[in-house]
Amino acid sequence: MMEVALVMGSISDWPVVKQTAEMLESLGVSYDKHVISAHRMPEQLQTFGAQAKGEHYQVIIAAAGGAAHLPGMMAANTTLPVIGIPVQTKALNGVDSLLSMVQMPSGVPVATVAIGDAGAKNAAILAAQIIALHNDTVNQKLVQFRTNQTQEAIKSNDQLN
Ligand code: RP5
Repeated sequence: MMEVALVMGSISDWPVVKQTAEMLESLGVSYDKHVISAHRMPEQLQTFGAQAKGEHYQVIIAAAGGAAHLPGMMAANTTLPVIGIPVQTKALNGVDSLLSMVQMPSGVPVATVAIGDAGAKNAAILAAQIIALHNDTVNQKLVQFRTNQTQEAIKSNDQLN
């Protein structure tokens, strides 16, 4: 049983989503990963969303670009929390992806993070924070991550000289 389902609309999203996978690993969160296209695999999307709770996932992270319907349609098929990563696009720099997932109608939320690399990492951290509510090992890793981050920021003052 995995804690997180990491889904992406295309294999072309993997270079961004890989950062999410690496952050989940560093925070001790178990996950599996799948390409599920909202537009090219609509039946698979519906089945995956409908079965996700029964598979004992706790959070779904969904990344997509352009007309990014994957997170929203995943959210429509489950009551698990869905975190959406807007993948940066060539034509519109990912603003299309962001608006496609952040402007969900009332009743079906997608927790949408930033476009690109920061969002890819923050999606993993947000998922870990949800799982840490009842997983002390993940909680301790999160606390350590924050402590290291603060110390690195303080230490960066040395580079000003
Ligand atoms: C979306 O369309 C995917 O999430 C991807 O970001 C974008 C382009 O997909 P490909 O044409 O590269 O497969 O569905």
